Amino acid sequence: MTLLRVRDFDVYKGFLGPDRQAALIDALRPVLKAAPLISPKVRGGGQMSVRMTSAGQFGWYSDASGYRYAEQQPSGRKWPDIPEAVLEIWHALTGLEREPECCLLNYYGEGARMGLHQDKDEADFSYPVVSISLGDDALFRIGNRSRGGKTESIWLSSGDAVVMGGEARLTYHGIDRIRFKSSRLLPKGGRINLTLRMVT
Ligand SMILES: O=C(O)CCC(=O)C(=O)O
Repeated sequence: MTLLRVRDFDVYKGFLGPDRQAALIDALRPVLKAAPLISPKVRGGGQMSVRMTSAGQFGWYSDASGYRYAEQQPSGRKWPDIPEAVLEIWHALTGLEREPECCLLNYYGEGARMGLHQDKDEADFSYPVVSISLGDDALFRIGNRSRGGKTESIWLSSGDAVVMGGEARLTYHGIDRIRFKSSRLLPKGGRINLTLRMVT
């Protein structure tokens, strides 16, 4: 494992070896069954290219009226629990006792991307956001604490983890593109990103 610091983002390259990556995919299967992926709509009627679901007390949800954390799935059911193997990563990387309240699961198929944004719908920015990459390589772009200015990019690979805390917590970031089928972890290709968040 190598720890890189890119604009206050702690990037743990190779944090999870192949066995732990495969175990995480197994642990996520029941989550995807209980809370199937959706293609979120955005305010104004567009649609995100990323497909999403969540686990935990809160899920991140977006539709034509905007985005928010929701305690229920669109079906009215609760979100499934965050798998133990995912919680272990949060505890190991943050040293925190408190458990994250949301695990957002983003699935990037061929051509999917995520524009530069800040994560700022949470109540307390002193808690970091922890991100885990599984599957295809993705080009992660890091900007600044306000829109615009120079950006820096880094490729994230399967098994990498990123801790966005401190100055990085409100820094703009996004995914420009993935290298579809660069990994064999997911049988149909693509990339899963998990972000662990404290919401309240
Ligand atoms: O997919 C990633 O690595 C980043 C995801 C992200 O920025 C988010 O869910 O807010």
